[in-house]
Amino acid sequence: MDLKNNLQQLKDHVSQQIHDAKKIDQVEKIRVNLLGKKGELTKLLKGLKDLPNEQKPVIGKLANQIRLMLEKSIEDKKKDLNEAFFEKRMDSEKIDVTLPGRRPEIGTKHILQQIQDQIEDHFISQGYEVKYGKEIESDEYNFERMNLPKDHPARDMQDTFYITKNILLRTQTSAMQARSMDQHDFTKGPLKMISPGQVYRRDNDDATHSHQFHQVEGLVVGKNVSLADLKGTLQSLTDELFGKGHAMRLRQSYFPFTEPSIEVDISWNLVDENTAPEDIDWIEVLGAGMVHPNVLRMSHLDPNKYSGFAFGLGPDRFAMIKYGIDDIRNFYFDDIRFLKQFKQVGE
Ligand code: FA5
Repeated sequence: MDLKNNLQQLKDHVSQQIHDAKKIDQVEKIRVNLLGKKGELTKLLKGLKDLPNEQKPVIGKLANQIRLMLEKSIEDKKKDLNEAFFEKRMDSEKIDVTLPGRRPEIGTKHILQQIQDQIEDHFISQGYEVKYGKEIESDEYNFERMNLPKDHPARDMQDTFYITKNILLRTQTSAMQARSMDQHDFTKGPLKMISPGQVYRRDNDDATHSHQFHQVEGLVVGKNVSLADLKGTLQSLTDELFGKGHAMRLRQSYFPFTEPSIEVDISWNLVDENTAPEDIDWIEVLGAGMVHPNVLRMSHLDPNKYSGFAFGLGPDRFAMIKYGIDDIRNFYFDDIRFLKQFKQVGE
């Protein structure tokens, strides 16, 4: 009789435990405690053998019924908890399709590329071709064809990084002058080209110098090209890029590949006719001049028939003036906070 009572008590106790369980692993623990090798029911059933023979089938049947019933409750409880778990998870992972999407961060064109684009657009609208040269150049095109034979003292002005004795990182986009003259068919009309790109020099970096920077070369060769044409060309470019508030100044200069040679400065500050000359802060932005007769000759052009002007401008310095940036190194540090300021309209 004790065994029967114990079975009944175990059934009630375990049913309550199953009912109260909140997690699947709790239910699994109940199952092991009940039916495992050392489980409560297993232990009770070991007492069957000590019962009088006539009671054995009765209690045995009862024990079996209780076992089946508890096993079923355990399975049902596990199923319920499983379903509840998934329902909760589905609820938490519900996607609200009406929410606005998350936009991926899209980069912006580098400020120097934007300036280069503006310069290209300006010259394309005036009928110039755009030619992209190579950053790795030969000594011949970078120096010799620019009237700078080996051992010319002016080579010191532009020391660079050599790959071999005759192959180097170009110091100036002027290397594209001779290449363009070589390719151009002058019987079809004048050559008008610009050539933007990166150049390299063994310069010490400071606020206005970088060892790697950009240039845009310009070259016009034809009949009766004059210094006045050069001046007008530069004036219209600077007017378009800076507006009229920045003054332009031409200074006499020296380049082995132009004669005469000039350098052009632009005022950092905005000026008008009342600004005193000593209040203007100048920065040099380009070198230019009339193509040297030797350069024309090396390109098989007769200096008595052909003339030309050339210029090499620094877009980095243009950007500094246009946006009031006081240190050229900002362009090359890749600080996203700096670069982000120059998002183009529409980006
Ligand atoms: C030249 O490189 C000549 N090839 C320009 C030229 C072309 C003259 C055609 C005549 C005819 P220069 O070294 O002065 O010249 O450089 C031209 C411009 O490049 C400078 O006015 C300046 O705007 C820019 N520049 C020169 N060196 C640096 C530097 N280290 N960092 C940034 N910009 C520079």
